[in-house]
Amino acid sequence: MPRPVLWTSMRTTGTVARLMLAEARIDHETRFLSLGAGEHRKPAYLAVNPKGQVPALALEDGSVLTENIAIALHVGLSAPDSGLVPADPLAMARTVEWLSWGVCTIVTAWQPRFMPGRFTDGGESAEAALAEAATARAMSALDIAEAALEGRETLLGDRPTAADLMLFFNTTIAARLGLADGRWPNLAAHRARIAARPAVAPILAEEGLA
Ligand SMILES: N[C@@H](CCC(=O)N[C@@H](CS)C(=O)NCC(=O)O)C(=O)O
Repeated sequence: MPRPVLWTSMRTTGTVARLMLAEARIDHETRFLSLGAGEHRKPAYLAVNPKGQVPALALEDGSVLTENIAIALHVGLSAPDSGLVPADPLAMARTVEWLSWGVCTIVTAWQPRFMPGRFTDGGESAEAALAEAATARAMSALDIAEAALEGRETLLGDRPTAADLMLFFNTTIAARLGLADGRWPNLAAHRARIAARPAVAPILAEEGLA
């Protein structure tokens, strides 16, 4: 049976899917697309994922799973010993709660920050205002995780879940944008712990996120 194939792009939410597969120790192939070169909009990739976005995970049966949360659930539930998606119904729901917040609130807020022109045709000043508002939204969302991590090493339970990997991605983006600046000590410590994990560190090095 063929191995699963992850379609991703460096330093995107596809990185979270990479981290999930690595933590779950699922044998797979990784194929990189250059979003800058528009490879995600070329027919070859649209045949894989008509949404024209990464990540996409082609499963052993040839079907393709898209959307970070769906991929995280599938990977985590396929590797129950990883603890990435707990089996307990409430713990699983809490994991999805954090994942949903990470994607729908924070990743959605980064998008106008990185691509304001996609969200307004009002010219440079409108783009700058939009990027600023989006950044403020992401930062106040991260304040919530900072409070939740008070006195804790992970968001849930006593080992990292998919929720922690998604949070890690968002705090890494915030740090790369120079937004952290001492504002979130708990998030900084959480990020350092996740970055040091044996499954995570090589991926960060490869993607220039270390
Ligand atoms: N809802 C999707 C969003 C995925 C997403 O926004 N992917 C970005 C990279 S982080 C992308 O492919 N952007 C290219 C584009 O939209 O043109 C998910 O959760 O997987």
